Amino acid sequence: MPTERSQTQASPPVWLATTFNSRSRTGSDNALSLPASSTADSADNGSRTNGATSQPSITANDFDPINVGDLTTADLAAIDILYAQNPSNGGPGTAWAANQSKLTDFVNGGGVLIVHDRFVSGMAAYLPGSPGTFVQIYTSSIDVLDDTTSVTQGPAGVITDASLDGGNFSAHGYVVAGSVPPGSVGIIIFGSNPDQLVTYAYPYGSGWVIYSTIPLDFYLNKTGQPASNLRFIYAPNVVFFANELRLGVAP
Ligand SMILES: [Ca+2]
Repeated sequence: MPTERSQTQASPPVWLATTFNSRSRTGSDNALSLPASSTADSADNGSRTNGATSQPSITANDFDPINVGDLTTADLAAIDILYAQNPSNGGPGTAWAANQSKLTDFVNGGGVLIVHDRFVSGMAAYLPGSPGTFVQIYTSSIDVLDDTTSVTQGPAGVITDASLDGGNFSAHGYVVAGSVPPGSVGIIIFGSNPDQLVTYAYPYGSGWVIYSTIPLDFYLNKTGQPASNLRFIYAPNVVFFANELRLGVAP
């Protein structure tokens, strides 16, 4: 079975948006129509689904997934949460860079941007504001730092110190805790080190960014440890937590 680092394709970011109370606008069918450039789903690679494997994280919360394509023509004013995967170890891709100001405006205006990222090193420059110091290093061992949020105690279940271990890899690095913006919430950590954040949320303008070094895209169509816990518990919980941030009921 290939590891996620063995994959060398230059995948574009996988964008997926969610909105609320929009069923009348989008119809009763929650299916997300894939772009014409979409490649077939691959059992070996969650990143080639252009969002198909990300949808259950959204629909598990009874939110509506909306395909925002490469963001260029997407109306981000119509959505509340942008759920993005960066499936490339080498960088976030041209679509991300081309829409960076749009992303920043979205968060500044109250949106919540969720980013699960394989790249890590250099990624801080592509995120709104000054998210901190990012370090790329690989591990199969991550722990819970703050067990009070819906990420680890959420509607989809509980994440423990053991739940996300054993990945190849479980995280691609960390963010230096002492470097993050005031008001940030550290949730998952590298190894057992509270100074090294794997999943955290930081405020920017009227919105929030949830950033993680977990290569989530790789696991969203797999089972076993830690894929099942990432896919069926962690990921839906993160989307739920994003909505709590948006509504101001968390942290
Ligand atoms: Ca652990």
